[in-house]
Amino acid sequence: MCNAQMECSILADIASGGAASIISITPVGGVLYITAVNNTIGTELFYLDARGKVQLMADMNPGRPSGSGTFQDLTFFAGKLYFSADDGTHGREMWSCEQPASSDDQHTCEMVQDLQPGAAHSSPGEFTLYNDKLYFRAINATLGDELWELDPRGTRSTDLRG
Ligand SMILES: [Ca+2]
Repeated sequence: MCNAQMECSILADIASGGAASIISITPVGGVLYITAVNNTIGTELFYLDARGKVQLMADMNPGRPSGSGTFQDLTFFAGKLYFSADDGTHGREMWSCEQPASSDDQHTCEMVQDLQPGAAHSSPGEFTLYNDKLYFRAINATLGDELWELDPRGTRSTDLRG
């Protein structure tokens, strides 16, 4: 952080003494999220808490060798953080996490739906808020690359072809 004289100091050593590797810094829903490589747990999602400390948001893919790669399309919707990530089991799918209110929060994260069942990726993307719904594209072996919607009243997404 920097003082009024524009003297800056390091805020957090996320890589724990190793080579720093910050992949992205993204403000979403009033919280600053950081995707970074940590020597112990791999590439995971962190956030800056109200006290200015960097905290782990989600260890999506436990263990250093199997880091999640990247968290993409971070989007705040209906009180939750949505993004796509690969947990090493289900491929790249859409996930949601409770938005942290304090550093002591337990962040419940869950996969919205395994749109491309199993280890294959549905690669959801283009997360777009419109009329109180979250629209996105995703690939399914049966349906192909389609437009989907997520309604805040439920966690099921719907193929818009009807
Ligand atoms: Ca999958």
